[in-house]
Amino acid sequence: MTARPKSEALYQAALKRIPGGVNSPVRAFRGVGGTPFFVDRGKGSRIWDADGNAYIDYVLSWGPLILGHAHPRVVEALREAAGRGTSYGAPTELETTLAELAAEAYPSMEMLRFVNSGTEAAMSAIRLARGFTGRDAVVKFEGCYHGHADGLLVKAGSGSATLGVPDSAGVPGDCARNTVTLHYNDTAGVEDLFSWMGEKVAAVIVEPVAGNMGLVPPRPGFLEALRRETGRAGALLIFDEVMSGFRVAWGGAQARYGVRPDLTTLGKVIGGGLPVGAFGGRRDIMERLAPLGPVYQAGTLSGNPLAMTAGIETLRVMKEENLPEALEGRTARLAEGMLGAARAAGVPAWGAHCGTMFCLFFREGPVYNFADAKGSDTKAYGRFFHAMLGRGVALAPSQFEVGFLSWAHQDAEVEATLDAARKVFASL
Ligand code: KE4
Repeated sequence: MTARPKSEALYQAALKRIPGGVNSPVRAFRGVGGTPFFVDRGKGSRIWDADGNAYIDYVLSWGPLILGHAHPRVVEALREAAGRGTSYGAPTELETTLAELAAEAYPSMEMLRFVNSGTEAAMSAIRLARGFTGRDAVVKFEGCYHGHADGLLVKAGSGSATLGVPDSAGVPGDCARNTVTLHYNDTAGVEDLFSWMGEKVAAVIVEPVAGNMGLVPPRPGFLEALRRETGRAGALLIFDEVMSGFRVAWGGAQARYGVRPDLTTLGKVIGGGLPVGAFGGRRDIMERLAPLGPVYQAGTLSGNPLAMTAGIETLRVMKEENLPEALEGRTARLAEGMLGAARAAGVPAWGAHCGTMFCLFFREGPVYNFADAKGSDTKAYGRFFHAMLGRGVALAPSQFEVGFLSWAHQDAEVEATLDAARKVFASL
């Protein structure tokens, strides 16, 4: 592995004060082994680590940077906004401007509210669904991640599908009990559950294109079944588009697949690299939120002018460049090229791509749910990850994440990445 002495020293210093040396667990390289590199700066498609090594970056802060690092329009807009103050705790026009941009792309979001993370968006959407329906049960899918709110860190209880059990220490059993976990793409399982407990369900929350078990698109009929079953039972359908939003299509998975949810969560891209989440949907539901209605939700820095500015400028540039649609073909070439390189080298692999997201599973396919994904050879993925890093390509440090493209990833970056992949597969 490439020596990275400065990152090593920075890691040792971080370990003394920050658990695992990181502020989010996936960054600690536990999924691939080794020491995380520390980033010094980013520009366009590239990041540079503390030792001056350059990488073509496919993590892009886990999705937000669809324009690439430090896009001049975003940096300039932030510089100007910062000079007018960073936060007021009072409404600004910027919030309405970004809300209108988001609602234009997501017509199902008749009203929306900004928060500071995807976790907050999902947590708030679920509380709102429970307040609106007066019901407690929430259905989620194994392998989907909706942030770290207590009720969502839950796995299927042993035996009965109704009793969720905590999937993290510190989550009380009572919190988990109201969360039911089913298998992604299991339409029959959804129909069966709703046949006997549908009237108890407040909401189904789903990643309409799953990106937290690796990339697993919805099978034909799956999203339609969620829409049908929730509609019939008086439950709400929540699309968690924190990752898929503005990346699988300008209007997200709901536009790509033509299924309209009752509530949507957004994040990542709409903050343009600053902390923003949002949740929104039907006006009759959203009007139950404080200060209009009985469902409380709040946030000191929600809608702050810097985050709004970065989001507005990012969406404006995306519209001018017709993103993400303009990146779909390049993403497909990259994903299919990497799959082809693996198979040409006799490495068992299954590829997936959707919009500007892609993933390579180190196992024979197909991969339609988390059980399939877990059958991947994570050690082989780790070797691939480090070998690619050594050739200047930074992929996600986990088999169960996805890669992202940006406006700054041109054909040259794709060719360089595929050239590295061919050499790495030949050497593995
Ligand atoms: P945040 O609270 O991390 O902003 O968003 C949570 C979240 C909600 N919904 C979906 C579909 C998400 O993908 C996420 C967060 N995604 C992970 C990457 N798989 C963030 C990376 C991290 O945890 O550090």
